[in-house]
Amino acid sequence: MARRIWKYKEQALAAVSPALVEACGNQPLLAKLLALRGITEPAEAGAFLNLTDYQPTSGMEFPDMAKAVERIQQAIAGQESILVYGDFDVDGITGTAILYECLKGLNANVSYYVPSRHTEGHGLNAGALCRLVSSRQLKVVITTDTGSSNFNEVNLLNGLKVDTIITDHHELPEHLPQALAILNPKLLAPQSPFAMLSGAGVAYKLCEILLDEIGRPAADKERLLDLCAIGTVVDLVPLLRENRYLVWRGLQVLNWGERLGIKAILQEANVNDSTPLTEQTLGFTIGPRLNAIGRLSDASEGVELLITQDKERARQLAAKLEQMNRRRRDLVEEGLIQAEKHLQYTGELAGENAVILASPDWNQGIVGLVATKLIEKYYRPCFIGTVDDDSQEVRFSARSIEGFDMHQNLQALEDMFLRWGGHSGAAGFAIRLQDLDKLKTRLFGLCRERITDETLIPIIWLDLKLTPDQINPYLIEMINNMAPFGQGNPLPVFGMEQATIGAQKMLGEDRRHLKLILDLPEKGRHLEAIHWNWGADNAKLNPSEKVNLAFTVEENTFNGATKIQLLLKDLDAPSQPKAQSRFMTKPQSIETITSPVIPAKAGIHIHHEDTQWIDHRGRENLDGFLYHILGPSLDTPEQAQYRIYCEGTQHYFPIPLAPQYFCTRMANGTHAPQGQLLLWDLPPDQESLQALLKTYQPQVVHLIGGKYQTIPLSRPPREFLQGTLAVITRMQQPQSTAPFVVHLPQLESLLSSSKSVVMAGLSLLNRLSYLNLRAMPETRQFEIHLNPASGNLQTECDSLIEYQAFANALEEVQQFRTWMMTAPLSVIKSGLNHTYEFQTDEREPYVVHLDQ
Ligand SMILES: [Mn+2]
Repeated sequence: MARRIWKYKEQALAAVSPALVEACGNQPLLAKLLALRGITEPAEAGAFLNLTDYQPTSGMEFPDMAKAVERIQQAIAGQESILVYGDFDVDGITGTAILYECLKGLNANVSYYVPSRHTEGHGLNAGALCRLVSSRQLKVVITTDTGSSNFNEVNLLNGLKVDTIITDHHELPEHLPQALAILNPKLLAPQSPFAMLSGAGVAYKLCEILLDEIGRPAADKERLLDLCAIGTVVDLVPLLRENRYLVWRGLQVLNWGERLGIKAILQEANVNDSTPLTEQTLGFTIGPRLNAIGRLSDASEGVELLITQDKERARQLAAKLEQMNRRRRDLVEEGLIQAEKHLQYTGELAGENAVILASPDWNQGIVGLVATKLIEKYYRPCFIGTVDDDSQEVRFSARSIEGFDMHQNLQALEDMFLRWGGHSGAAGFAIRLQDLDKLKTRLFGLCRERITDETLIPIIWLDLKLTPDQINPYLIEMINNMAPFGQGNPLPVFGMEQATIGAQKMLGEDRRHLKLILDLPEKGRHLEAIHWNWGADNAKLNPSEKVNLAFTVEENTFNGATKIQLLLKDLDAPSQPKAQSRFMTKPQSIETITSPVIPAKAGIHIHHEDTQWIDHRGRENLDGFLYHILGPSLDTPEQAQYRIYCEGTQHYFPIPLAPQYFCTRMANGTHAPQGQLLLWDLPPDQESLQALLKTYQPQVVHLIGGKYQTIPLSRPPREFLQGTLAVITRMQQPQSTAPFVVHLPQLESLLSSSKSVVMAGLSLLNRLSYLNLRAMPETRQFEIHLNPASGNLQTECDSLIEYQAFANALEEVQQFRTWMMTAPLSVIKSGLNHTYEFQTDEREPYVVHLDQ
């Protein structure tokens, strides 16, 4: 584990006042911890430490509250149709559930709508609103966690004689939408207890006033607090002031355990129902599951789950959430593997202070999570994009590190963005696909310029330095009193210097976790410390070595006995390497990638000496280069001399060109001998490369491989298999279940992969009964009969021999392309001088093993 910088927040702290220490029960340590969280006034400290006495602030603080409540009451009385329109993240889902449940309880004529992340995006959607206004005869729209910037959409609603009440907590634009009422904490003074409310928090405050006005009992308000707590914790607003109180109360309500949907989620997630639910349960169990449904499916099902009164429906929806969450995890994992492989093979990290990757294979809903994971490993700003074919756009999710304000820095590139938004830690933006190279160049340049080497070393922030005797039950009590923890009020991290190691032991099946027994100066006293995922890479500590520790403290009850345990975040010891090599990835050297074996066969000899090869690999600003060489001849006879090798879809080629300029391995007779061949795609194997050169006999070969700037060089076998199945399914006549004939070279070309991959893939799909094959070797065709259940590959197949063959074939293609991407031109050219035999049909016959 590479060293990280430790910084004590304590150092920046002025001396705490005696009054603050007194307000903290004469515990100077507690006073310091509070001061480090910005709580310096004795009264504030009192409110923080005694949540039972906390006086919640009235929702009437919002200037438009009275207007909003009056309009809603009028709508309830007149049975006017009200729509709650929420965002699709957890804050929006819970905000929608709060408003809907509250209004339903007041017998309002209310419905809700949550837009699709994929087709509609954040904010009010004009198309959806038009539909809803007419189908549901809307008179009032109440937004939650969204709407502050929807100037045009609110005007549209005004034109349709629908009143809009915006409840939101996002930044306000210069001009506010012409809504009937806007409840947004950004309209309040920054010191207001409401200033940091989440979207769900604003929705809750509105309901509170509404229920009070109508004279409902307090229990009606309390019932909504569990939802408010979920939205607040998951949206990562600071857990201070009103927010912390709302979460504290919400956790009590949650622990009453009355909400069917939450019970069902916890049951599906196998959460033991005897342990109390904490902010951790919200952040790590409930949050990700509710989030997953909005990322991968329809967020309104998340709302339904939270409000349903039907036990069976709750179980069904919770099961779906669980499945989505698992799928989300898989997709992130796969995305991460692809991203890392891509980085590894292009050596892109070398010298760059950012990671910028885009792929058409990634799901828009998970790229932000992939970026977050990549930061854990590479610790530099990460920009992960999805390429959208239809709109020819790349949509990026960006995540940043400390010291690089994402929102502020991205302003410099604003001219390239079609849409964008964000804050210091994260942002999102969309660009035109054709601008991808330009964006990369400018963004890399910006990061080189503005990120120093020092910024690239991760920091561990520690609250205080402790001596061993300060680690006692009082400390635990003090910490418990500071909960719930979260953004703005983190679990305190402490440091201890020169602790002596008494014993050490690796725990866990794979010996990943390190357990230490620390000898304390007081004779016979010991402390236990655990470092989860310490890993086998680290050196063993020396016996009796003195170490510095960064840790949090917890109580651990085992077999009825309660002990204090340190949870280590980092460990600094003389025996441990100080290198930061993890953050300085060098480009992979060419020698480590071996050339694929070229089968030596007697046959036709191809002379390549006369062909000129030009290397464009790793060239910056590819768009510009392509325009430079193709541009002058566009639609002129000269262009006829260029052929662009591009298998699969041609959408990823930066310049729109007529189809005749593209070529695949399926020679179609339109080639121009003695012309110039652009290897935009890379052939999957040596055989295909040679066949291609033989067909086109180019005078000049431009080696580019630019396709792999947007498409990962390799894909996980299961995903590729899923893609294969999808491509085959699309080859079937719509509405037909009849067997159909597939020409194998066509399939190879569509999949941009080798014969072996296609053959092995077909064998595997056949074995798994997703399809039945009938070989027609003479014509190199197959008759395929698709199993009607096919489409989504669910079967476990990793242990099958067919799977291994498929994975190996795929690996070979990846190795070959990596070689083409990295080997010196001379090596690639000399590989071509090996003789290679072509059958009469230029290719070897197809053989497929169909043992059932
Ligand atoms: Mn929010």
